Amino acid sequence: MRLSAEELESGKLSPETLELAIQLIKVNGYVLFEEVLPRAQVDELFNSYAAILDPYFEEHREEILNPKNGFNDGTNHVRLYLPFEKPFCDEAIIANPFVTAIVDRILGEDCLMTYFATNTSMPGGKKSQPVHADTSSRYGDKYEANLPIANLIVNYPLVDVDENNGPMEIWPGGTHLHPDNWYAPNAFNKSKLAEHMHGIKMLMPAGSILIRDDRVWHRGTPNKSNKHRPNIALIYSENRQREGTIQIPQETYDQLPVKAQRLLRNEKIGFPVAAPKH
Ligand SMILES: O=C(O)CCC(=O)C(=O)O
Repeated sequence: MRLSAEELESGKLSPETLELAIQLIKVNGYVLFEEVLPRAQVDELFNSYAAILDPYFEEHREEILNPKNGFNDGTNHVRLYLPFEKPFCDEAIIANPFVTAIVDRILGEDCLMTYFATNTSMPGGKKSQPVHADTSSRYGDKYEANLPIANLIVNYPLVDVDENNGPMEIWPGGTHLHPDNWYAPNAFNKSKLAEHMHGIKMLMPAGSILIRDDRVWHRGTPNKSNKHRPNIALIYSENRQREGTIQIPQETYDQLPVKAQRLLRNEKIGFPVAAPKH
């Protein structure tokens, strides 16, 4: 959906849009707000990211594309954790008001940001990833009913995503509503089922915001263009005991807006910025 000029101007969703977005995530597994971030900001993010990714990929190519890693074999996909620094840790990314309005309502106002990374479909991929959900079941094979949403993944595409440059493909409308044990490793093969189900390619302009239940089945597809297709990927989680992983220097944390500080309060505050890693 497209936000109104008034919503974009004020940085606030209307009550109707907020309610619609929440219900869409609940029934369909995702909501897409098209073209929200200004193009100049997205271009700056893309250029800063490419400056990190390109040398990293060259240095670690063998490991990242190791054919023993079935997930990346032939797909040319790379997941890279981002250093917690500008321009990536801008408020518009980590505590975007359109996003926080939704995550607060679904996960609770005490929710946390727990993941700060990117997924990139690199040129030259030959095949799609296996169809998967992003996190595993909470109770292994034991629990046979669906559980409330615990994690929301937020993607910001840094280029226009079209049929040609490796769009994420998702299976909406119910794959997030299965019993918990369907997300465990022993569950029936999702790729086999998905072949007979309706998937859609997430075609979206750069600077869009895609918010999805982490259980929605999806996969990366090969990028047939000659330019990276990166998505920033953040995870917001319900407030549960867990060890933080995002390293944030104290000075950076102190300068964050209050909402961002609250979201990141469980992370590794007072640690140096971590180097990018896959
Ligand atoms: O193409 C994408 O951004 C999705 C990639 C993905 O799902 C993954 O690497 O786990």
